[in-house]
Amino acid sequence: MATKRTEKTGVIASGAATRAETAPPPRSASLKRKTRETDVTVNLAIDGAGKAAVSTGVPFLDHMLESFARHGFFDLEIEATGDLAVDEHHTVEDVGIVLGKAFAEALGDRSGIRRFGEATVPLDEALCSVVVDISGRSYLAYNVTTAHERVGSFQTELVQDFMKALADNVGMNLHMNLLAGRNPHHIIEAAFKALARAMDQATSVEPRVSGALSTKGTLSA
Ligand SMILES: [Mn+2]
Repeated sequence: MATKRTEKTGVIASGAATRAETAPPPRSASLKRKTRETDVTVNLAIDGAGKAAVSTGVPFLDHMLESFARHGFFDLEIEATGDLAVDEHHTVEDVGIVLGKAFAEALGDRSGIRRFGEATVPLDEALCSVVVDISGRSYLAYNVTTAHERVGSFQTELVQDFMKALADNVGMNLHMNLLAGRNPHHIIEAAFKALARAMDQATSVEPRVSGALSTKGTLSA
């Protein structure tokens, strides 16, 4: 079966032109999705340096995604405009959808990846555990509820909607468990950092793997 990886020419993938002929194709994707509610553009390079430029109109989400990029060593550009006058829900969820699709496209047929990843990350009193399996099957177990309805103006429950959209569109099993925490900013930021580290591990290439790391023989179904 042909590898689905597509060479992209987005800004963040421009370094690829200088790579040696024998280097693997850059695992990157550039996606745009426009609906009546939102307009989202994502440029993602999985094997990046953690450079991020995120502008969604939801500053708290920008802060979380920049942290996600940095700690996952993903290069990530996101531009989103949405119907924020309604509320932030459509924008947050749709950014999760397009980011998830970008990972799915950049990973191609997922051959050679470690597939599983886990990280437990503290931020002061907060401690969050994330375990992922980039298996092609999506599942979200979300136990990161905070006692606070909002961080600033951001509704904390939107984090769960973001994670569901992400897991569904990557095709990823995502377990998030808060082990300790009081401050909702700390809790959510620890969750995004743990997600970043777990996904960095799971998406990394394991030289001992030939083909898909599955007894089924495929991770893309
Ligand atoms: Mn912060």
